[in-house]
Amino acid sequence: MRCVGAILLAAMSSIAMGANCEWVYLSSFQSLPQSQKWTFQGSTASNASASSGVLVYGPAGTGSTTYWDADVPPHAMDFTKFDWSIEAEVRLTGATHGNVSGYRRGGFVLAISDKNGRWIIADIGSSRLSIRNDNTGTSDPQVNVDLASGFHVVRLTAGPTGGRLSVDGQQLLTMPLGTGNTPNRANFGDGSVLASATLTEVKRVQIIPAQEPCPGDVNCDTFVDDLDFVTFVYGYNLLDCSDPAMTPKCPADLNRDGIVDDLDFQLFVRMYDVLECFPG
Ligand SMILES: [Ca+2]
Ligand SMILES: [Ca+2]
Repeated sequence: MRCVGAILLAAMSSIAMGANCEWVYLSSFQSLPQSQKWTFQGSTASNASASSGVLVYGPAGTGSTTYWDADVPPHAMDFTKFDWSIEAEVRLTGATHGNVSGYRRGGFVLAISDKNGRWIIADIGSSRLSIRNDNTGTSDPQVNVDLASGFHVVRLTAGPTGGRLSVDGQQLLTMPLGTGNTPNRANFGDGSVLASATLTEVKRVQIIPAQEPCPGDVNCDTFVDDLDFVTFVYGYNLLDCSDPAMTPKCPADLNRDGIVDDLDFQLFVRMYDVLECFPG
């Protein structure tokens, strides 16, 4: 063990720590997702630009793809443990949705897959959405929603109770998770060569874990080190997770019992000794 006690004294500050383990793309920064911890994985950029403060791309045709994948650390997402969501604030013009060549596809996709390839995908068009847990999806749940006339928040969640889709906070579709997909994926955009969209506008996309994927790793750099310890001590001093001054989601409460006490400290020290969250 390293000299935790000395750091404990040094870290007794009252500085509120921010930053939970979320991957956020904000187009208001006027940069493309690949400048904000996402990787472009499409076949064409489709004139993507965020210079106006909104990410716009299109037309995105059939036969090509335009999408981005969040750089979530390998092994971080495990849908058997707790929920993970991918949420996008979008407006879709001319985004197709329907069954094509035996596959249901939409011009905008949200997809999420954990470290063991458990997954769910939302296929989204300008006027209809569906979710699926296999490649074809032709008879999977779907619902009509107008996503063309304004910006809406579409959220796809995967976790121990399965997959679910909501729009503007209202849950619309549910489905069990699929298995056997490529592990560790969390992406958005035109991910299908069977669908298209005239114009896609994105204000924000966010990967939201229900809790910190690596206990103690508050800044989500996959290491539990002194930077995280500062946040832990801040929470330890406040004690009560319901304290308004507590860091959002109370990340120092590692055993999730609502208070930050010595039990959490023991867990933190254990993680601090291991240091690396997702080895191998
Ligand atoms: Ca860390
Ligand atoms: Ca606790």
